[in-house]
This record gives sequence, structure tokens and C-alpha cells, in this order.
Amino acid sequence: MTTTTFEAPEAPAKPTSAAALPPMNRCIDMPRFELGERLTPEQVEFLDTFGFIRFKSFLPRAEVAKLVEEVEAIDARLVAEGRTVINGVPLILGKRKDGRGFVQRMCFSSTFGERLHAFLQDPRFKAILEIAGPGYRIGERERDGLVINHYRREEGSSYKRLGWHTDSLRDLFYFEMPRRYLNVGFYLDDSPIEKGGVRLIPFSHQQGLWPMLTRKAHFMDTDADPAEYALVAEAGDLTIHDGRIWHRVAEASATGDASQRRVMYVPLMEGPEKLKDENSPTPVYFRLRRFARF
Ligand SMILES: O=C(O)CCC(=O)C(=O)O
Ligand SMILES: [Fe+2]
Repeated sequence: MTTTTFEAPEAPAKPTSAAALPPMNRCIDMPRFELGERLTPEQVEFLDTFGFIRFKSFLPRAEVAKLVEEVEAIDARLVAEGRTVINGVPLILGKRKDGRGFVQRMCFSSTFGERLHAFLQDPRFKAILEIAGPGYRIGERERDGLVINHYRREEGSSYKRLGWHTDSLRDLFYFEMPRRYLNVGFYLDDSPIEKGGVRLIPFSHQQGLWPMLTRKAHFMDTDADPAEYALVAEAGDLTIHDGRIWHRVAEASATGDASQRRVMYVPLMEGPEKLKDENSPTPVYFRLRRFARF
């Protein structure tokens, strides 16, 4: 007797309802902000009020393409070297259709590439450091360094979405009180609504500690929220969200190349410098994440 095994098919794309902008996008009208040497009072107020902001065209597409080229070279190098961890922080790895591996969450990226390192020296980051608070710096070798998330919806992908969370929860794992922490994202790909992308609950950064911890099941809950706002962006845009705001990354309704979404997160740090190196241990936070498979 022969037995046949069936591979579970990929969930079919749901293009219609999943690709529609949430109602909150009709309530919040984000101007086409641009970042200069300083945030304007209007920009500061927008960020403080809603908990997030987007700046158009921080870099032109030609410059983004140069960064992408370097990111792809670093990706190929890390895969060729069989790296699974950098400075104690695990990489998230996926497989392409042809079986080649690729990195879906890269960390300390700017320590592997001159262009990424140079990108972080852009004087406009000073404007963001200024509003982050006194004593903030870009920590290329601290925490996770420059993180590059690479989402794809297809077989072999290990990173298609991310459940509801607040970034500040990590502070507790590092035995620090959650503080006003700004998460600065830079888009390497266009991120229209078909790619899913970041969903935020406006104003939720103004909550107290208890709702910050308990409003949803951290990382486990991936359901749409009626109050969520979808942050759509184009390659070259820069976004900031408050670390205390509830957010998730929605899965793309598109699949394959059309679902590819790559975003870099700039490491803003304050307080004593704790540089990491190859001997740094894996933080408990990542052990838990791996255990819970999110
Ligand atoms: O990939 C994104 O755009 C957001 C990811 C995120 O929220 C996180 O890694 O904490
Ligand atoms: Fe986050």
C-alpha cells in the first residue's frame, strides 16, 4: 500500500477586503511631511498627538537602490557564511522558491556595509535625536543595531507578519522602565496596502503602564482592530512611531515578489553605552520569542 502525503497549500490571497484601507485612515489625514534640519512645530504636534508620523522622500529612489544593493550583498554574505546569530541576536531566515536562503530579520546591519553606515550619519537624524530627548544617539552596536525586516508572503517565508505589540515591552525585558522611545523606520520598498504593513492604534502611546502591558496579548494576537490605522509608504520614506504605541505588521494580501516589504529600523539609544560583540549572550526576549514562535 502506498501512502500519499499532502503539503498544506498556502492560504489563498484575499485581495478585496484585506487590501482596503481601514476606516481610521479616513479620519486621520496625514500631510505630506518632509524632514528638514529640524522637525516643525506641526510635525512635533502630529507625532505627539497620534503617536506616529511619516516623512516623504527622505531619500530619492536612486539612493534607496544603492542601499538595497548593499543590503542584498550583506544578505548573500551572511547566508554563504551560514550565520544564524549576530552579536547574540538571532537572525530570522527564510527560503526562496529555488531553495536559497535569505535573511528576513537582519541586525547590526550597518556594521557590515559602508553605505548603511554612511546612511546613519545623515544630519537629519540629529533632528530626530533632538526630539527623542537629551542624550540620545544612534547605537550601531547596541541592542539589535540597525535592523532590516524583510517580509514576504510565500512558501518558505518565515516572516509574513508580526502580532500586536508595543516596542516598549522590550525595555521591561532589559530591566528598564518603558520610556518614550522613538522607533524610526526607513522604507526600502514601496509599501502599499496590498503588502499589509504597519497598523497602529492612534493615541495608544498615551496610555498608562497597565494598558500598555495588557490591552492585547503581546505578539500572539494578529487580528485586525476596528481602531487601527494603516501606515502606507513608498521606498525612501521615513516613519517614526512612539515605542509605547500598540502596533502590528499585517500580512500582505499579495503574494510572492508583490508582497516583498523591506524596512530598516534605526537604533536610537540613551543612557550608558552597552556595546555588543560576538560573545554577547542571546537576550531572554529572543529566547521567549523563538519559544512562542512569533
Ligand atoms: O517591520 C515593521 O515595519 C515593524 C516591525 C516592528 O514593529 C518591530 O519589529 O517591532
Ligand atoms: Fe514594533
